Amino acid sequence: MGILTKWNTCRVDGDQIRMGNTVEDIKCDFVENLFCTQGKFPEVATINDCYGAVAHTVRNRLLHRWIATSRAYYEKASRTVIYLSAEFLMGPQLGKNLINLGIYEQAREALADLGLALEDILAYETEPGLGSGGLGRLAACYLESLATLEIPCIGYGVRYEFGIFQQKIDNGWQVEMSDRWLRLGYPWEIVRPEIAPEVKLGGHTEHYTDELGRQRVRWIPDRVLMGVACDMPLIGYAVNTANMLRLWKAEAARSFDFQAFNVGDYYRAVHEKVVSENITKVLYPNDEPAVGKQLRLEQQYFFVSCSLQDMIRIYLQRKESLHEFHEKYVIQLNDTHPAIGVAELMRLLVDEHRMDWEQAWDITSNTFAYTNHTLLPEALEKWPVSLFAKILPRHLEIIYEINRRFLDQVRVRYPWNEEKVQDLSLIEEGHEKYVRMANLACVGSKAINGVAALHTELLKQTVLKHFHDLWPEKFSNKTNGVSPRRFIVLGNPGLTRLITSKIGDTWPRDLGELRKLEQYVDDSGFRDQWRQVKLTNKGRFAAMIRDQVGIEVDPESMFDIQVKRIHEYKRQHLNILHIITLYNRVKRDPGMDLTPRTFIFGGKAAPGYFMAKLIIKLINSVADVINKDPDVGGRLRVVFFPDFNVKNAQYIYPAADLSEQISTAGKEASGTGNMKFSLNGALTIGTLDGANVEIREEVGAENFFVFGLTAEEVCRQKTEGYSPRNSYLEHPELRGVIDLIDSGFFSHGDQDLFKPLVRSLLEYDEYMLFADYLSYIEGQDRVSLAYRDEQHWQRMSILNVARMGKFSSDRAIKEYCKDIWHVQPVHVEVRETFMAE
Ligand code: NBG
Repeated sequence: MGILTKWNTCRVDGDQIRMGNTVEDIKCDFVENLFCTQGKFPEVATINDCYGAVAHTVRNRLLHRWIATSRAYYEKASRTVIYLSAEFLMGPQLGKNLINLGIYEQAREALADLGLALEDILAYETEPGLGSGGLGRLAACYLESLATLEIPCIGYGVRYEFGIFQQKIDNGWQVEMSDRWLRLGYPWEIVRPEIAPEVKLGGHTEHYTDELGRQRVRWIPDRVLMGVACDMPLIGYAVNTANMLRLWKAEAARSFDFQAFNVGDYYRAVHEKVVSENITKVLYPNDEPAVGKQLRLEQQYFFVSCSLQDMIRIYLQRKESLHEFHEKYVIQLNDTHPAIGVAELMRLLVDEHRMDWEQAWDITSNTFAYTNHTLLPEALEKWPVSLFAKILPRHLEIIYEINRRFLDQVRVRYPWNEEKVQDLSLIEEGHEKYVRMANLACVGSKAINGVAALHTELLKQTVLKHFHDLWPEKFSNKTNGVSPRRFIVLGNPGLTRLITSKIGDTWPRDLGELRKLEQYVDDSGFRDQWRQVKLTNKGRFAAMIRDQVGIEVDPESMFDIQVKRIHEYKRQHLNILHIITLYNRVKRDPGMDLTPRTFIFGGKAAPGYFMAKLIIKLINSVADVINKDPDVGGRLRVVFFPDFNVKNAQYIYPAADLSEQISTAGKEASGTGNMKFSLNGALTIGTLDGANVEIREEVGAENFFVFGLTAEEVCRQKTEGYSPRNSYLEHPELRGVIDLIDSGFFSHGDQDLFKPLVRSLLEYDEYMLFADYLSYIEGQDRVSLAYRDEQHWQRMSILNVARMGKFSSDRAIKEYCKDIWHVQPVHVEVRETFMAE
């Protein structure tokens, strides 16, 4: 019932302007917000004030639906998906919210009436960079689809005060700048200081016997802090459902500083506060080795503990006991970052809620499901047992107990097979012992999945082979997907209008509808319009390049783009080898017939990843030489576009002709950029890796430029002994390229600068660039030829878009709902007025 027993005696006037969707309603609400939330009058309002006023105008409309949604969930006690993720790369919120609410045009008109351009406001908005790349962005697309499909869901994560660093390029090198995204406030969040669970750290455990004579354990921490809930409403597309993303911010526990005060140590109390708040200060990029980073383990435990406590709190609002916890919730672990949740739920159930171990385990192992996102051995999380003992002493005991019981089962299943036991164990033995988070996730989960068909197969054959042998029924594949609302409707309005004019407007909700475009491939008028849209998008991006990088590029040239994290396995340097190959050809024969190309790179390197940073320097150094060479005459241009993020991605994908998806086969779990490009009409040059395999299957081999070794061939060559030096000696063009870099030609004569890169390629070539070089160059030559046949290129581009329906995140989410989550949609009605009658 609550304490507001007579709330329905009041009518809220002003509902109309806070909820209405007409131009007039939006205008009035904007002006009211300028006064009441920004405290400004129009004559002195800054762009930041105007952004704030628009954001609050939109937020009012979200909140209204958010309340209706939580009321519906409360009344129906709905089964709920919990998406636990250390990263959510949400992107700018304004445009997406306008699209999903269906008021984009009205808002544009309302602002225009007031003398403001919506485009300027959108360009002003910054984004919370609370993720490093694909994994965090996938989480954001999934939350958007969950809301669109009307599935009850809460996303839980960390409210980092500094998100992923901002990237500047200085003299060709990456420079990291701190991301102060909260500096001007953040209008999309609602802070709830009263939702503030306590989190313990460190200390020791005590075993005791309770009043009923049972053995119990008490954890005596040496630090206690508090998580404060910061919520963001997430509206679905063309529905009333608004789900919640709840991010936790660390603060000092109120009760804690008194201890210091009591002895008069005021400074220590303040110090404790600062130390506590450190926990959610900064995001660690997930491609930076984490072993030994105490703060990162604390971060993971902190947000997982807050989230599980919060779920229990919500659950106990309606129920007395926790015995059906797993019927109310299913928790998806987004990689192993939140895998400590398995031990934490056991601790909460057994120690705090006094449940028996067996029952607690039954609930826990029926609540969690685990998604693996990488096969790279260096990215598989493990923590030194010594660190665990120091920070999470009780969890270490619980993990040992889970392991003891689990390995007993293993020994029954595989008698006398200590090798199996060692592989499956949650603990890696050795000089230094480690807790293996992937093993903990597998043992604690009812379902395990990979993120593309090939990746899931490789998981079963390699890193999780022993778990697959043990529990084949737990495994399934869930190929990733992306939100068509953000990556087509919002990012590519020209294409959206053209598609809608032909096949109607249901496709953003039902992406399979795009198939209907196939009937227009032979319509030359349509192909012309298609080409025109692309040209406009390229012009838009060319202007951004001019403004931000100072390089003129020609929108008529082929835009050949590779944007993603910089990593050796993603092989940006293979792309560079192709560029230098073309350059050498031009230098040999300046009059040659060359398909003009603009090569564009974007992406951040982990701050501590030397080789990735050197690759950025190489790209910029090659750009400097080629862009200035009169023999090239502007036919080749190379651009490194700085600070790749969700916001500028929305301009980049729609402007691409060619998408570079060139990782070593078997290394990229799925990729999602590959999907975003193809959905915007770019053709792909790619290896048979990750979701490329399925994209090629869908769009047709004839509309995809494939090259390179297969995952199997990579593996075979490695075991048979691969010699990069032989490839170097065998291919004269490759030799020319490597020798040119080595000579100091791109580094003002400095022969040392790129030595580490050249040497690592010639001596190890871990990612087999040389093995794939020839095939890549041949593939690129096919691309150049194809681009000259304008009409045919447009046909291929149309067919790519028409056949990409599978890669909507809606499809992926439906599969999770059906196979893993077993959860139903809850339809939300919005009542006429804010308050119920
Ligand atoms: C990344 C993979 C990508 C994949 C995304 C989303 C990690 C650990 N993995 O290939 O490298 O597309 O996850 O699944 O960030």
